[in-house]
Amino acid sequence: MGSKIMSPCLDQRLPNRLSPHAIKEHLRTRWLGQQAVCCFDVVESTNTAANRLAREGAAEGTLIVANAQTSGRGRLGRSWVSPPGSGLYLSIILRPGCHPDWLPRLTLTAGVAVASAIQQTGMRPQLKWPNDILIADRKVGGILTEAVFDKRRIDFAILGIGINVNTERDELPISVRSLATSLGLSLGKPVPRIHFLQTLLHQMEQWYEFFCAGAFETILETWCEFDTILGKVVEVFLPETRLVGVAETLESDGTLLVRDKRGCLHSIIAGDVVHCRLEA
Ligand code: BT5
Repeated sequence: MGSKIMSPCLDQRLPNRLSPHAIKEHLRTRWLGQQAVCCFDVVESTNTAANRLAREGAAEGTLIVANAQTSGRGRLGRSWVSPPGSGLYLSIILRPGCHPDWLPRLTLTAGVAVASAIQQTGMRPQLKWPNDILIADRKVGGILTEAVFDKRRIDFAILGIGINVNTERDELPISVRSLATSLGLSLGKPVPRIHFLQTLLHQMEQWYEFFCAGAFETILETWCEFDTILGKVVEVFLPETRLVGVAETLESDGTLLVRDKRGCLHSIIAGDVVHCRLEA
């Protein structure tokens, strides 16, 4: 794991420059990324840029990609380290028109899409509820779903996805390094960034169509095949408290059920599973 494996920008055989033309060429989607594609060399956060575009009326399927982010965002005010050239930092504008309660399900749907894309590169991805993508227990990507909605329906959702594609260990701060990996580091050779993006968009389109068709059960079944915490003792950080228990199952709406040591079952809608310990 430790050694330097590549400098993707220096490898001329790998097309690495993000441009609408390069992304659309050979893209197998029907609508996602086929119309508006916005590529930034450097942007504060693709989610912020996407939010602005969505408020201006950008259509469903609009794709925003950046070569680097200066203030990449994670959940709850955390940051996403986004070094130039090696990672994928993208946001997709969606207009599912569904009830806001379905938003967490959209994050799980994106997780399945990302994991399926990674699987196609020959690796074994893991999903950690609700938004982490791991390989061999190290974080390789994350999802940040944001939305504008009223009481009844989502006006638009921004699906933000960050993936360490060919990121090297020394591109990440020490605090993140020990818990992180990249596709290239895990595979032992560079992964073409644009090709992987195209695979990811293709998967995302398919799984999002399942989502819109109400086939969340199928999505959940696939999620569970990639899941890495069910049956394990987990520590869940909630806004006001902390819970230790066994991650038992995911409910049909995607909430996590955790049984504490007194036998009480807790339904977790949004929380941080920061620690998996011991087999139950
Ligand atoms: C996430 O948050 O994992 C969601 C990350 C979403 C990033 C994308 S990039 C495109 C779009 N535009 C944005 O501004 N954001 C989205 P969370 O679960 O809160 O995890 C954040 C934590 O992951 C940090 O506190 C670090 O510990 C760790 N981390 C940060 N950068 C990382 C990286 N490059 N690789 C692995 N771990 C990282």
